[in-house]
Amino acid sequence: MQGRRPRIYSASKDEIKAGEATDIYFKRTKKILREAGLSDLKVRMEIHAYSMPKGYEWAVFAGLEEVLAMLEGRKVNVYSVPEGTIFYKKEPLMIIEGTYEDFAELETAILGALRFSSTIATAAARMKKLANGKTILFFGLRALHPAVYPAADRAAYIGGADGVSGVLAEKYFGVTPKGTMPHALIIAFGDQTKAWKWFADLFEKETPVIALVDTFNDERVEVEMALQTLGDRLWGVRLDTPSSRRGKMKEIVEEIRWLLNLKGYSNVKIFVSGGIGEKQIVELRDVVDGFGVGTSIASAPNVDLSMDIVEINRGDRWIKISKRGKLPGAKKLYKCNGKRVVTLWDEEPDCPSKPEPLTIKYMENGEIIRELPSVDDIRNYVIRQLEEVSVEVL
Ligand code: PCP
Repeated sequence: MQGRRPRIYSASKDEIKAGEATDIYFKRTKKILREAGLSDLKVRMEIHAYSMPKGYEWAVFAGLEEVLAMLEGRKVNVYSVPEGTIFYKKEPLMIIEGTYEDFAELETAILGALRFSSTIATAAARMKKLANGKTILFFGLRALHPAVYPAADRAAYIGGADGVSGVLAEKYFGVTPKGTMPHALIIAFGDQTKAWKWFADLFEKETPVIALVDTFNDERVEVEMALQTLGDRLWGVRLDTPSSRRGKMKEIVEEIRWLLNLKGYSNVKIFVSGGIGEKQIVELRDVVDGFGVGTSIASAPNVDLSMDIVEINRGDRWIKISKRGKLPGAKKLYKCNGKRVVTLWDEEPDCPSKPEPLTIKYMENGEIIRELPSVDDIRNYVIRQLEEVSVEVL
């Protein structure tokens, strides 16, 4: 075939790091500042959320590691709250200090990475909290462009998802993916019992056998078939009941639970997936063992972080400045006697006990100066904080 070859439209890591994945007005701004003799202007830029998505009181800060990767080698200092910190409106989350010329064009990608990961991590955290200890698996990659799969799975995991489905999760951040069978496998055999048996024969040593029980027949019929086919080899069942057949999902699950118990299989777990959101989690959490959640985490309400100049350096003095609607001056976040306190950059909170600084220096002159936590450390930090917050169901 002659003509244009098809391509995959994703920015490369090199393009992102080089500041090519940006809005054109940053390039134009840099040129103007250079021409006007302002290329050595030093600034402090602050990242914060001045509003939260409707119904959200808090959000999870995620994506810091990617921002550090973008800024590494540029002559900037970076101060930030740790990745995984639960934050509230108007709290300072990150300060980038340096010559504006050195990082101006990265604003788009920095915000993009932080907003993407914080949005997914927050949705996962809310669902983890609402699930009351039941399992949340993230199955939402199919709602996203493949270029962002590792970042999406990482963010969902950090937020509290107990597992993610993406194969690249293992390679990028060392988490073994979870998942058993799509409807395609069952349709390929034209017989669910053959598909389940083949799955168990090939994979039961490496993963729990969870049979998908909604393809051709009623769930109750298919669960009985699964028990007959696999007996004690059956670890769990998944109900991905089509929305057109769903009706009273809780009653369907209760009936399946009753049947399993009656037959002596009270150990067999029940998972539900397909169209699961916060409401469904609350409705079903007492009768299921876990949820497969896709779109409602992958396309959750966006956490609107922004990045503003809050100080400029003139004649070796830092001058507090901002656009209207934003508070001038770089700020720090502390915890003081369990309460959150925001101070100006050079101030310490008036705290009866020693304040705990949440704004921490991560980068000096383009070099990372702190050990970065593992995804499990970040996830555990989120889960600890979830004990202290509440979620109003959307
Ligand atoms: C499940 C469901 C959705 C996936 C999970 C995410 O997939 O049908 O497509 O759900 P959500 O976005 O509605 O939350 P499978 O049952 O594995 O899909 P398939 O039909 O491809 O077998």
